Amino acid sequence: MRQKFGETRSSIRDRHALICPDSHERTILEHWPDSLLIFVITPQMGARFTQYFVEMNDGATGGAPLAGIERFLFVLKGQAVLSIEGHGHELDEEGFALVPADTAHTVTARQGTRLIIYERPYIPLDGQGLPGPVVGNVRDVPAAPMKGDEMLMLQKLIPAQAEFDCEFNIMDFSPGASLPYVETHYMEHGLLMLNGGGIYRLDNCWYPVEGGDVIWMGPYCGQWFCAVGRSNARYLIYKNWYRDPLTPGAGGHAQ
Ligand code: UGY
Ligand code: MN
Repeated sequence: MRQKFGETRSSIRDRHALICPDSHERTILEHWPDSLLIFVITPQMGARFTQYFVEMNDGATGGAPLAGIERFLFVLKGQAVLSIEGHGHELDEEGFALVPADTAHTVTARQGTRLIIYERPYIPLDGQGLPGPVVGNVRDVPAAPMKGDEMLMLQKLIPAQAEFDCEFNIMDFSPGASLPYVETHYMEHGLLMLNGGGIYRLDNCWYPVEGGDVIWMGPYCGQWFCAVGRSNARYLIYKNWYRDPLTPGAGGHAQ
């Protein structure tokens, strides 16, 4: 949509960013032929991971990420076939997979396929091997109240096991529900609003947010959210997990 006065809700700050669909810029990469990519979070803004949308032509196939990089992918629209070391998995809407670093795989679009992907350097833990792949669908993952609040339901998509260094969760807020306090933590977040909307506090800024918006929260970005409106607000959120902050690569801004 043409913006007559150059306005946008997108806002890129030192320790957080809100990226709204109106400011998306598409690009291409060699290992994603026949697809358009929209990188919304990258190390260039200070993050230690990437988050990007993939718009695939029917039949398009994407290849694995760079060496040492693990990948989480989530189907926003359409269907995809994920082939991991020769085993095929059919993913439909809200299907997801965590593919461990250095694991051969391809993603092939079936129909009108739109993905959101997160990638990050895997951080091994002494004494632990690489995790295996995780494949599932949000509809099959049990939900539990977050910190006892029935108005805020949490689905954990990745098992809480030491070999994993990240978590991906769905948080579902009933209208009026909020995070209980302003969180501050060394871990980062990459968030995609799936449905509904509300007000996100990031550091000392308060932003209206809605479906399709992406948020980067860097280490120690103060964060709070309240769902506003008559329907639930739901988001997908990445967080680095279970690694000491002094582990090289575990926290802080990318160099
Ligand atoms: O797990 C979290 O840190 C989560 N509650 N943060 C957030 O929703 N901004
Ligand atoms: Mn948090």
